[in-house]
Amino acid sequence: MKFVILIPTYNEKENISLLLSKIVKTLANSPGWKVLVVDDNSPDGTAKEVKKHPQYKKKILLLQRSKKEGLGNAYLAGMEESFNKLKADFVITMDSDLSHQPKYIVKFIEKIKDGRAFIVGSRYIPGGSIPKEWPPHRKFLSIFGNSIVPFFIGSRKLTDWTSGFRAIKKEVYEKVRPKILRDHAQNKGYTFNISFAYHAVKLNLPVGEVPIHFPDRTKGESKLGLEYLIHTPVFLLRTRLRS
Ligand SMILES: Nc1nc2c(ncn2[C@@H]2O[C@H](COP(=O)(O)OP(=O)(O)OP(=O)(O)O)[C@@H](O)[C@H]2O)c(=O)[nH]1
Ligand SMILES: [Mg+2]
Repeated sequence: MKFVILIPTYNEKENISLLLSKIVKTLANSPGWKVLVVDDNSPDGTAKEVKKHPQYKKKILLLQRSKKEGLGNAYLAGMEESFNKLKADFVITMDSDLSHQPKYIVKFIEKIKDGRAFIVGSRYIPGGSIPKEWPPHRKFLSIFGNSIVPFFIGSRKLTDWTSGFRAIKKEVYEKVRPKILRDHAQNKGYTFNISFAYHAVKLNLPVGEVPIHFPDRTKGESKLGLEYLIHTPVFLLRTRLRS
């Protein structure tokens, strides 16, 4: 089976090289993988860092986009490239700030081999955790937010709807993409993660979770903005009303 580790980046110059090296080390003895970094023309020169890696153009590929278009758009562009050009059977999406630890990649692969089609790295099942050092409002948003999502979207199949550490099989992508595009205004940025998970669980394909410890980023700045606080509640309300 072929797979692509898909990593969206925006101003992650201080994190990307270490992450790439850890992935290469973790997968040294595994066949059939590539890394695809999707960079939105980061002004800090993240793309240059990627090109410096000894595995650049061998195991590590770069999709350079001309401007910042948000996380959801970066994921869609990266998935299109991975499934249609690189012929991947599944992708594993990861943040580039080391909050998603490469050691868990093997757990995702095990679940794929076990027949799951959509797998989420969860901070809310035994063995998973959020950073102790997060300020109270961030902890509240994440814990409370994830606990109320099932009420709005009518599914308890997952415990972590916002996590971006995922394995996604091609058939899931092909079925979810048109649904996301139909409502794209509501599904961009960080809301993409919830809306993608919503459509994925509705397909009734086997889903799964892998517990993950989520260390806080130590370098670079968070891109989580106010946009999230507006679009996500709107998406959840609309979904509930429609059903
Ligand atoms: N290509 C691209 N990547 C983005 C964009 N916005 C965020 N990212 C990347 O998406 C990933 C998640 O962003 P983060 O800022 O780490 O979001 P977060 O983990 O919710 O917030 P922190 O915990 O504060 O780091 C990181 O790898 C970012 O570099 C974007 O507009 N385009
Ligand atoms: Mg982060």
